[in-house]
Parts: sequence; structure tokens; C-alpha cells
Amino acid sequence: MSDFNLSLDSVARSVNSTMDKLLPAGKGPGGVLMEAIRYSALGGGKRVRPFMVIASSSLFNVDERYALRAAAAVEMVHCYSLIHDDLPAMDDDDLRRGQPTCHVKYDEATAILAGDALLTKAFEVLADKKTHPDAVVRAELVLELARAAGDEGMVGGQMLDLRAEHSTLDVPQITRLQRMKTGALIQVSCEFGAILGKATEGAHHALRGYSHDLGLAFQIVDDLLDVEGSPEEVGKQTGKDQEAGKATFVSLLGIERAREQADLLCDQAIEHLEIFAKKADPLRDLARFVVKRRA
Ligand code: GRG
Repeated sequence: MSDFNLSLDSVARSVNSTMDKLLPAGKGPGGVLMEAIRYSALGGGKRVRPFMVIASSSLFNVDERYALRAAAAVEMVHCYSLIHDDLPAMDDDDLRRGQPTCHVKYDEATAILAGDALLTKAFEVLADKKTHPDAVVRAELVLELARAAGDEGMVGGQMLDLRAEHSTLDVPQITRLQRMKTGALIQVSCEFGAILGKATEGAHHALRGYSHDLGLAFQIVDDLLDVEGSPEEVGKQTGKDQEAGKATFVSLLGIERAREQADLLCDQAIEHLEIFAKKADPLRDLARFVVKRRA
């Protein structure tokens, strides 16, 4: 394993252990709900967003206990979005992270509620004093995650995406859609380190520039994997965009130009990190990983 893969793995283990404690297995009527939540939230995933929270927090020497709780909250929102995205009313997928999706393993109602509970738990975690002693910091975390996940961010992007199946979008329209659907949560993950660390405006600005470019690169690679990857590699069905007749970066630019664009965005993302010198190496490695990944 490369040094970067080892550190991604180590962050994944720490975040999993934090999430395991925040989402304890339950008994009684709520037991099945918690079982479904734990099935989806603890069953794999690269934990890229938690890595962003941890790596951006380390730029400002944030206490690791705070960073881990903030990272777990972002991952909970991500896991909720995947559960709901897989539902028959949305993408209707049977496979996620190499396992049957939540509604296939349980049922649709349980999957909807598991997603709802993960979303609300994320805000409960952020609002708790254990996440940061300063109430202003906690309020800022809550505000920014709500903005990233809501109608002007991920949920709004998902709505545009559902409607895109019935219309033809051009590159600027796809870019806007993806910045909302995928980019907003990636942006807030990097922003969390700056909020927890009470960073200067300059540092906030640099991280925003980095995550803005990386979020788009991440989505372009996701589109490429849908065309070039296999379900065994990627852990979910592939070829879905083409099957649905959806416009993507790959359908609009072609494989080669989409790959060039992802590489360019990765270089651009890294350029934003100059002010942090060597301390930002984990974020630089992450950007390279995002464009090289095969899953
Ligand atoms: C249902 C409200 C709602 C939103 C859904 C995120 C999303 C919006 C849908 C997921 C569909 C999708 C494949 C989007 C592309 C980018 C993306 C979020 C990929 C999955 O993220 P990874 O690669 O997954 O980080 P792991 O499993 O590693 O966590």
C-alpha cells in the first residue's frame, strides 16, 4: 500500500470507530432502524470527505477529537444521500459499496428512515458541546453543513440531476449541477477544518479554491468510472448514465478531454495550497488520489 493509502485507511478506521460509538446498535422497535443505519454507514466507503475534514483541521492544529466528530457528521450526510439516491424513486440501484443497497437489504420505508435519521444525527453531533467548546464555532458548522446539504447544495443538485434525464444540458449547466450535487459536500468538508481552527480569511479562501476545483475533478472521475469501470471495481452498477441518456462530462467532452480536464483541475486545486507549505501535503496527495482512483 502507498503511504497515502495507509493514511486514508488510518483516517477511515478512526472515523469508523467514532461513527460506531455515535450510532450504537439498539434493541426493541428501533433496533431494525439502527441495524439498517449501521449497515449503510459502517459498511465500507473510501471516507474521502472525512479525510478532507481531518487533513484541513490539521492545518490549524485542531484537537483530533473535534475533527473526528465533524468528519463523522459529514460522512453521515454523505451516507444518507447514498441511501436515498439508491431508492427506486431516484436512481433505483441494487448495489452500493459492493453490497446490496439499504432498501434491498431491508425495505424502502426502512431505507428512507435510515437516511432521515443519519441526516438528523449529523446535526445533533455538530450541535453537541463535545464537537467544540465554542458555541459560535458549532453554529457555523451547523450552518455550513445545512447550506451544503440543502436546496442550494446537494439536494438542489439532485433535483436538477433528476430533471436532467428529460432535457439536454450543456457543459456550464452540468458544471452547476455537479457543483451542487457532489461539490458542495466536498467544499464543506475542507471548510470544516478552517471553521474548527478559526482560520484567517486568507486560509478560508485558499481552502475554498482547493475544494472548488477538487469537487469538480471528483465528479468528472466519477463519470469516467461509470463508463470505464466495472461493477466489481467500483462496487456499484456502471454504465447507468448512458443507459438513462444523461448528459455527463464524459458524454459532452469525450473520455480523453474529460480525463485532461480532471488532471487540470487537480493541478489547479494543488496550486491553491501554497500558503500552507508542507503542512498541506496530505491534501495534495488526496487530490492526486481523487483523479487516479479506480473506485
Ligand atoms: C438523495 C438528497 C440526495 C442526494 C443524492 C450524492 C448524491 C446526491 C448522489 C450519489 C450519486 C453519485 C454517484 C454521485 C456522484 C459522486 C458521488 C457522491 C459518488 C460517491 O461518493 P464516493 O466515491 O463513495 O466518495 P464512497 O462509497 O467511497 O463513500
